[in-house]
Amino acid sequence: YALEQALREAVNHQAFELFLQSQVDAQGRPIAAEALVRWRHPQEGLIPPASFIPVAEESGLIVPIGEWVLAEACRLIARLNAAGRSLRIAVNMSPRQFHQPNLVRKVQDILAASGADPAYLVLEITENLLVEHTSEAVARMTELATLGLRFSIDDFGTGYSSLAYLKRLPVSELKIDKSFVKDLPQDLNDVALVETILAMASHLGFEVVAEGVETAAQFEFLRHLGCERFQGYHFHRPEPLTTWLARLAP
Ligand code: G
Ligand code: G
Ligand code: MN
Ligand code: NA
Repeated sequence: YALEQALREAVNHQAFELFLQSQVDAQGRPIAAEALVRWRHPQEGLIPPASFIPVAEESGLIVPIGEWVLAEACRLIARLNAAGRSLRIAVNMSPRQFHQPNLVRKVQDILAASGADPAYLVLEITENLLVEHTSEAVARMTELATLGLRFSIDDFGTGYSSLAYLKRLPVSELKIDKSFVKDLPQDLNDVALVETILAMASHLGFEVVAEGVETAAQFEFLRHLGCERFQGYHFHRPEPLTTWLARLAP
């Protein structure tokens, strides 16, 4: 409860910071970045999301936090567009935020206020969000996709959706969960799984991002299997916005 109270204060003062983790292509060039929020705590310093997202989700505070992140991400997209850079920015959308009745209007307003081209905005959702409230979720996704943004399935492989099912939805991209990347190329089950995901995704027209790529061996192996997008400590860690922007500058 103390944590929730402190988090409420943080929401009132917008005491959050946007970190970005680049995604790269097979040549290691940046093609996108995932926005990852941090809480700027007066005593504890920067608190990673794993420590407060669960409380935020439970209390509903994830809704204003998520809107803040989305607005920051859209401002960043507008700034990149103005500088002639074409990088997509991915934002994590929690189930609670996704099920807000006024979500579509909110996203529309945030996009309009920022002047961002929606084509560069990626919303990361998890598979289970779709399994729970199916028809409502599908209608919502379709409406959002009509705005021109893209959907990515986060932590893919850990939930219960099939690729055949996802193909009926406006989903552009799958992010292979880092638990399947961790033990590549030694673990033969993970090899088979990742190989199958990449082959099926390619046939069905999904883009694929491999998450949690930490070693050159993992990168080489994934690239050999035809993976074209990568995210992980081997390339870039999540960085504060200013650091990320400075590194990006040509
Ligand atoms: O950065 P870190 O590894 O601590 O992130 C842990 C979790 O927090 C991840 O599952 C990530 O998706 C989630 N997360 C990070 N930023 C956001 C955000 O802005 N909104 C939501 N809903 N989740 C986030
Ligand atoms: O659930 P989601 O995929 O949104 O979470 C992304 C989280 O993964 C972020 O908190 C980020 O810090 C973390 N992450 C990013 N790259 C790596 C990596 O190479 N290894 C590990 N273990 N975690 C990573
Ligand atoms: Mn994510
Ligand atoms: Na993930």
